[in-house]
Amino acid sequence: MQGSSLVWRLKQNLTSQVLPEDPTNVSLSSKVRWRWRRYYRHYLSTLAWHLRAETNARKQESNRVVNELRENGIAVTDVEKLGLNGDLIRNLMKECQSLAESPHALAIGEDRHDNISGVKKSFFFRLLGHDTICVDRADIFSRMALDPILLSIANEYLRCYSRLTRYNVWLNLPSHEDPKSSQLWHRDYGDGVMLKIFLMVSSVNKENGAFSYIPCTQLGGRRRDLDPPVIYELGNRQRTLDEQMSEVVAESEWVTPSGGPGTIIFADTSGFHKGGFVQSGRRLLFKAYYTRWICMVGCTVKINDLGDLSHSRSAKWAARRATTFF
Ligand SMILES: O=C(O)CCC(=O)C(=O)O
Repeated sequence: MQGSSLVWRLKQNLTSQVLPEDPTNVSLSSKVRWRWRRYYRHYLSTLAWHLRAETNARKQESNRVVNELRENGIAVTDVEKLGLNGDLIRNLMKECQSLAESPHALAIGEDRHDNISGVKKSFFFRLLGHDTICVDRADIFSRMALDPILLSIANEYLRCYSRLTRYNVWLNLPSHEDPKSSQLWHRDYGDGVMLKIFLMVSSVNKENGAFSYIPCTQLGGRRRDLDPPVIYELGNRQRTLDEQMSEVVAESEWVTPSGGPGTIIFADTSGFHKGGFVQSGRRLLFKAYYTRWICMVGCTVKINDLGDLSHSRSAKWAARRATTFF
C-alpha cells in the first residue's frame, strides 16, 4: 500500500464526517456510549476480519466486483454470474412484486416529509416501511441482505466484518416534476467508505429510473476531490444538476447501468451518484446498505433470530444488535 493511501485511510477513520444522524438530542452519557460502541466495534470487526480462519472462497466474479469497486466505486454484475441462490432470488422477486401491488405496503412506504431536507419524494416508496425493520426470525429480505456471497463482497470491500445498516424494497414511479433530491447528483456521508447494492427486480433503463454514477469519485478513488458546482435544496442539502456535472466530467464518462431483472449494481455511494428519475414505467429493486461499524449512519435493522444463518460469522457480525453496549 502506498504511504499516501495509508495516511488517507487513517485520516478517514479518525475524521469520518458528522452527519445529521449524529444523535444530538440525547444525554452526554448516551453520546459517549454511542461513540465508544462505534469505535470499539469498528476496530474489533477489522481485527477479526483480518484474523479470520475461513479460507478465502470468493469466486472469480466476486473478485472482479471488489476490484472494480476499489478502482471505480461501482461494479455491475448479475445474480447468475455471482452464483446467488436461485430459489432465494425467485422468492425475493415474487415477494417484491406482491409488495409493489399491496395497498398497505404503498401506504407505509410513501415518502415522509423529511425534517432535515424538507423535500418530499412523492415518486419514491420504501415498501418495507420507514421505521426500523424488526424481524423475529430471518425472513426472505434479511436472508437476501445477509447472503454469504453479498456479505463476502461487502466485507472484502470494507476490509472488516461489515454491518448491515439498512435494507428495503424500493419502488420508483414517474413524478411528472423536475428531478430533485436523490434524483440529482450527490454524495452520501457517514464514513469514508460504504457499500450499497441495488438488485433489480424490474428491468432498468434510462427511462425508468436507472442509477447513475461518476466513476472514481468514491472517497478512496482517483477523483475523490471532484468538487462540481452545486445548488442548495431545502434544508441546505447540496445537489448538482446534470449541466453542472458536465462542466467537470464529460457526460460520456458517466455510468448508467441498465439491465434485466437480476442485474446487481454495487456502488460506494460516497462517490457522486443519482437515480430514480422515472419518465415512464416504474423501477422496482431490493436495496441493501453495508457499512463499517464506525459509520455514523444509524442502523435500522434488528434481526432477533438468524436461524441457520447463525452458523455464519459474517451474518452474525452483520446483524449484531445495534442496541447492545458492545
Ligand atoms: O434512487 C437511486 O437510484 C439513487 C439512490 C441514492 O441516491 C442513494 O441510495 O443514496
